[in-house]
Amino acid sequence: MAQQNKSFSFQCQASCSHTKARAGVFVTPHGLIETPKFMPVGTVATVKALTPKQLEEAGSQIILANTYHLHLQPGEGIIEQAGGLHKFMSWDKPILTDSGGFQVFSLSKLRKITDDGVIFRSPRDGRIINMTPELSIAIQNALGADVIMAFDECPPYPAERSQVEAAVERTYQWLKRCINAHKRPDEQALFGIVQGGVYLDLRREAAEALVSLDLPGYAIGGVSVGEPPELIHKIVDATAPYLPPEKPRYLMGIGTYREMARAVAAGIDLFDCVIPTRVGRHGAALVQGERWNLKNAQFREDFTPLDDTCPCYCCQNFSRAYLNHLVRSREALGIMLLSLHNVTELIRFTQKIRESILRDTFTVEFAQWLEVG
Ligand code: PRF
Ligand code: ZN
Repeated sequence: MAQQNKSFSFQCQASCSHTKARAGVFVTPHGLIETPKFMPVGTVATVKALTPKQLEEAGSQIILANTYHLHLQPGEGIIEQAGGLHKFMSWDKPILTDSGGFQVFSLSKLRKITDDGVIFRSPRDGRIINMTPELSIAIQNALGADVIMAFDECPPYPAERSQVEAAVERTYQWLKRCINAHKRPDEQALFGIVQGGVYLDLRREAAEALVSLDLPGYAIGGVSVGEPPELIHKIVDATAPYLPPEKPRYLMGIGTYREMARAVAAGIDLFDCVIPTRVGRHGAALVQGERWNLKNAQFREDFTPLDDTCPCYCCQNFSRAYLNHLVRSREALGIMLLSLHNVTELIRFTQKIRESILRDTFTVEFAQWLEVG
């Protein structure tokens, strides 16, 4: 019989009659997550410009943090002394930490990948760091997030098949080391990550190998690394069927309307993306499927709210004209209000998808996002 773990469960509540979309509940030690759900990114233990209270009001049930960044600053020792990441940042709902695999590849110079791990120079102080599956898991065990991610190799796009093949094999070998290194399986669910680039047979092979290890959840990685959106859909459609239906499925680094809707239709439950906070800091708002630059002159005398259907504090209290003024004046409040609205908007989008799945009206209500284009 498979190992029982009372702290975690995933229940499917409803599935769509026309697609593989499902609505579920993922239970973790710090609370439950109703899926499908967008997860805001708090790379350095803060979702930029938002307080935990605001995140809660935005409907966040889980946030992300990053092993790579927190290892460099302040170091997992400090966070452990504080009583773990939840206490350190005063967020008592679920947290997921990414393993640092992807960030080492995308953010650090002078990296050297071997079967042992990745050697790189810290962009902060220049010291040499040898990030291995064991170190990544030790850091994530110290941080104490509810969901921790396997240390993986995310190949670039485009990449030769032989390079992707090697990354798939290495990611599998590293996963076995992650499982062995994991000291807190009752408190922290370790998710495996499917790599395989654009090679669909490699995706299947990677998924089947990971599934044989019977993990509490699975992620699809290595997408949104510069490939056209149509390829993302192809990869997700081809990979999701090999992931067990009774476990949560997470599509890493995706948070655009169309890509989320289509991935839900393929059976994905969880998403994360820096887009809502990043564009907020650049003066842009996500409004009902569009991206608006609030600096634009068209908003100067527009005294209506950003989105009159949105319950967020920004939309309930301020006008587009005021936001235009704040952005033009480079005021901190502009960044805070836009980040709050944008995070609320993407969580609300996934909540609306969830409600439509429960009513079995997903394909009708989200037809605009599900058609190819
Ligand atoms: N691996 C990890 N984190 C990630 C990714 C990945 O492939 C992606 C893919 N774009 C985002 N974040 N560990
Ligand atoms: Zn709003």
